[in-house]
Amino acid sequence: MNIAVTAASQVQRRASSWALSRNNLLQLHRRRPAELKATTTSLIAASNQLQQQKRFHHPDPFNPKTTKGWKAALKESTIPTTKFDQEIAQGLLHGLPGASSITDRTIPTFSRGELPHFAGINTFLKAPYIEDSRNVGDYDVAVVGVPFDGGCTYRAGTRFGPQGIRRISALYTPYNYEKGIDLREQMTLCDIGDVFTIPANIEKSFDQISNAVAHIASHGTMPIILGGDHSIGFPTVRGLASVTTKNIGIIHVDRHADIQEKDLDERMHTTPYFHATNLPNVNPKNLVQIGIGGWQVPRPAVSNMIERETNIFTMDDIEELGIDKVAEMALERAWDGTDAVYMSYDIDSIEAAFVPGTGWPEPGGLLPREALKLVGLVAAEGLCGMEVVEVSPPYDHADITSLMALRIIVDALGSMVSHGTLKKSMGIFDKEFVPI
Ligand SMILES: [Mn+2]
Repeated sequence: MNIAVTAASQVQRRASSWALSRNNLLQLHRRRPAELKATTTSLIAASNQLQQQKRFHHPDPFNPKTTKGWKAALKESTIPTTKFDQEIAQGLLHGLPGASSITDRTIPTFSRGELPHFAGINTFLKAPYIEDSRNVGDYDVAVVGVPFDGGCTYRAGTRFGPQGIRRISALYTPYNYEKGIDLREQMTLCDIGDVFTIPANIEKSFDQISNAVAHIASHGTMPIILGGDHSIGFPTVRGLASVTTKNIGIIHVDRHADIQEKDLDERMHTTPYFHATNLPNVNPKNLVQIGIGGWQVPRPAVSNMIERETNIFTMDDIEELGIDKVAEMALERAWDGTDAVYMSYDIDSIEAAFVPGTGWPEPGGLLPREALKLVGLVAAEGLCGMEVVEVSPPYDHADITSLMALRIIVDALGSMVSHGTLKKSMGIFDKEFVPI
């Protein structure tokens, strides 16, 4: 009996305790939406507070004193429009006023000057073409094409490089937003056309190239050379070195060392820095080679690099040191005991995916933003000339390689303009030009 009573009371207790916990659960369940609401409300409040704190701590994008975006916007109004206005006036004079139905009275009948970008004769950046090369001294900078691919050992086509770069340059305005500069207003640029190269003869072409470059530099005008394969890297420097008693350093950006004495028994595009650093005023200790590496550096180049003690940075060096540091170290070596620095930019130094139109594409190179940063830093100290080589439009897609080459050039010019170093090195050309 007792046992039965105890068992019954146990069942009752269990049942009541079950009912109790069920009630609790139900109560809790009924309370949950309210509790949740409270929790959510407090979470939202905390998040708002955080957001406010974040906004408070971050620069206000609409405050002109904080972001570069706004500073750049405000800088635009400080650049004159004098040259542009002159271009419009001349366009109306030479191109005749536009049809009466056109409201914008700056538009002529015949396209003259920059606009429209798809029209006109394609000089580099629509800069004036100088028919008479003797007038090159009237300009700060002269663009010259070197349509030569006789030094190419694999994919040819760089003879069309100057055309490709000029064609896509029609896309650009002379104004750069972030830098707050306008090349048309702040420097003078001309296109002197192309060097008459001899397709089947490297040495004759070299002589023509050296003469052309020496002619331009001897007028105190900075040559910007549109290659062409990299074999032209020797005659361009030889031309510069021939019209100065001063020393020149070279910053050479490339995946390839290009310092063999010969390749296929000739001075091909794998050889320019062997011959350039043989010149009496171009010391190999002032040759800086950036981006070298991969599976395309011929072994005969290596012993020359070691023997001449050139300065070599691989992509891993760039990765580990960073672009700023590499640029700083490169400038230090290139300017050590020299009076000016020349930049030779091989477009294949950039990751192959971005530059399909080149002679020896190699994956793993610089990313475009890294390349542009490097070029800007190098050019900031001033250059006595520069070249962009190995653009091969027949292998290009949608002009992207030509576009990259164009960007390298205008970024270098832009950097020199914004740092006031455009004319810095042009005083070194103190020797009379004696043609080869
Ligand atoms: Mn190369």
